[in-house]
Amino acid sequence: MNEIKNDLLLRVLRGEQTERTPVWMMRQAGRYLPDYMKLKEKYSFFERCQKPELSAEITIQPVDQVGVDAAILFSDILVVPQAMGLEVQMLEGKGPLLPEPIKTAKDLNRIYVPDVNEKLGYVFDAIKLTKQELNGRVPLIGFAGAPWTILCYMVQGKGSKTFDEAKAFCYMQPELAHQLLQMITDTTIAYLKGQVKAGADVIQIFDSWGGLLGPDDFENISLKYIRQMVSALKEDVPVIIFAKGAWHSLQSMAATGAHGLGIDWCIQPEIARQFAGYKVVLQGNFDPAKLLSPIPVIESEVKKMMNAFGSSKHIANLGHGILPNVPVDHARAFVNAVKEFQIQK
Ligand code: 1CP
Repeated sequence: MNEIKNDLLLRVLRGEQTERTPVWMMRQAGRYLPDYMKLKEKYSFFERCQKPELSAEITIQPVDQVGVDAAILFSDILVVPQAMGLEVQMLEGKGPLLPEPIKTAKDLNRIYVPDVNEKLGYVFDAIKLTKQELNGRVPLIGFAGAPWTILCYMVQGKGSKTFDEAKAFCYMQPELAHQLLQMITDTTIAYLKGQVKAGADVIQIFDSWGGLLGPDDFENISLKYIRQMVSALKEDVPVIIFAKGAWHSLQSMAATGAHGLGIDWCIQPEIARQFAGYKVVLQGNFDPAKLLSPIPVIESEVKKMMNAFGSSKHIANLGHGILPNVPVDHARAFVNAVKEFQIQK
């Protein structure tokens, strides 16, 4: 493996004090970048994920154009249900559609725990190629959805504000739900181990809909399975859990042994730190919509955020994915403000 020149992210995740705070942005590859939009005209969404040359190119764009301290592989969390035998479509302007969602025990027979090398080998190829092309500039983050967030799409069949059908499935047919969650967990552990073998330097688990569950349900339906994933991975690679809205469970998430925990903008960094304890790294938590502010406002808000987190055990990031309508120079202003904050100290 080639050596990584800018290894700030890796050193922070190892618990080291660094000369400045590393910065990257969730969903930084794609959407708001004009060069990505050009590729979008030529290739379908899953073509962009499945062709290693395209995935690598899109992954590296924000490293070159915005100056982030890490790359995150261009792919999607929904390649997992696809590999388990469910059809997944990506509709322009509408998002994902799974036309035959899981509703009954019979539906569960249609899906399986796949051989990840056979079904998701293209992701591993994309990681290998991206690592080659990055040539050690910054670390590469691999990722997958948390089992609960994946179940949301497998049962609801599309995006939703409440994921009420997914919740009803868990409450009405708990045995079936746990069977499905375990199948997703087993698939995802093998998938993430494959990503690490292919060269991913860090793994992030996205539980985008964790915050839809109350604390008890979050433990039983989500964290129980995330814990299995962290246990299977944490000796091999640094792991970050991002469970949006699940601030109430920061303490139990820290107890999984994960190296980093993502937080959104609805909790003060100081309070998150008290909940999470002093060992784990916190990642976040700039409101993505604030990138639509004038640049001087972005700069002063970044300073506030950086002061609230303090100068160690922090990875600067947004509190959720970057919005498609953010101007590139605003994204760049965010990244630069984090980098410069350190110089002024
Ligand atoms: O090409 C397009 O414009 C389609 C938009 C798009 C993109 C750029 C989708 C469809 N997925 C992606 C890439 C993607 N998705 C990445 C890699 C790029 C990067 O992060 O830099 C990652 C990490 C994801 C992860 C993802 N997909 C999540 C978790 C993170 C989050 O934002 O909460 C989720 C929930 C998805 C599902 C999904 N895929 C695409 C959309 C529009 C959605 C969200 C649907 C919804 O709102 O329910």
